[in-house]
Amino acid sequence: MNETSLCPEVRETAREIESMEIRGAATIADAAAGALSAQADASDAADPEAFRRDMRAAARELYATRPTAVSLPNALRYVLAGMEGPDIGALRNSVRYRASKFREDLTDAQERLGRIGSGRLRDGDVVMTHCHSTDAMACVEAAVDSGKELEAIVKETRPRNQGHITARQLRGLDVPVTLIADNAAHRFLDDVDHLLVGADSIAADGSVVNKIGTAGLAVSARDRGVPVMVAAQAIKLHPKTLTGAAIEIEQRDEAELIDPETRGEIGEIAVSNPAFDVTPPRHVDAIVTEHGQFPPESIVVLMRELFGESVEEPWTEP
Ligand code: RI2
Repeated sequence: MNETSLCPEVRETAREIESMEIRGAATIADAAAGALSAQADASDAADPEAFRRDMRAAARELYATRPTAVSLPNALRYVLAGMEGPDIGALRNSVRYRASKFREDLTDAQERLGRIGSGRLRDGDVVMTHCHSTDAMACVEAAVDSGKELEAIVKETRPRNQGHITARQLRGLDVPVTLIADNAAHRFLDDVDHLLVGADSIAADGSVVNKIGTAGLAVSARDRGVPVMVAAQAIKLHPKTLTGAAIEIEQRDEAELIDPETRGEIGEIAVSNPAFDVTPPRHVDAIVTEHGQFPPESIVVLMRELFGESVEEPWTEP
């Protein structure tokens, strides 16, 4: 009686998020909202409670894919919090509406963030990037659109090489790109005006959780006097950290670092592949959001305004 049925889109989206065919915090959130909408469309639930149960099960399936980017639970929470109505038709429409509103807001927020962030970039500046962040790219795009000429030093970002995506998009904007190995970053920092990165989660104390390598890079940037700019929409703010929860750091498969054959040749070793690290607020100059830019220590004010003190998890069974 309590069985749930998940539609193929939910299972496929969950698989693609887990394998990183769908990646990047904002893109994951967008895809998760789309999958919930697909579940609402496909549901053959017999009564409203069965429909709600299916929606909660779909959200749990998506939630379980990647633990660090808080944009994912924030998207699920937004859509499910608006699920209401006396019958299946009304429930279905409310989910469709909330999912499409979430996705529109995401696009608007990124455009607003881009315009705000572009104000920090001057004509002729050189930015260094790490990984691939659509929020960071929005700042560059807005600056280029307003007539500024920028250059970029792009870190390849092992083990998944998301720097290649960044390089391709920057070339699409006609920005000159120099691709460098991750370990070369310190050598190039004297030629750089900004370190520009995204975020997967931001804690209430202003700590920035982003792609592994960001924390060390921020220390190096500080050492060379290069300001560290984090581009992150408000869906990257982690509401549970307001009450002291820690952000889980995703450990990914060791095969991303080393193939089994080479590993066997080396002999007995441990392999560790954390996907993210934590940059403390003292190494961050500004967090740029769609609501304005904040010194990291002040981000808690925006978090309180947006989330209050309570964080519901509407995908758990009552
Ligand atoms: P946007 C990515 O993680 C990177 O860490 C990037 O900075 C962050 O998501 C934010 O991306 P991954 O999915 O939301 O590549 O700005 O592990 O696109």
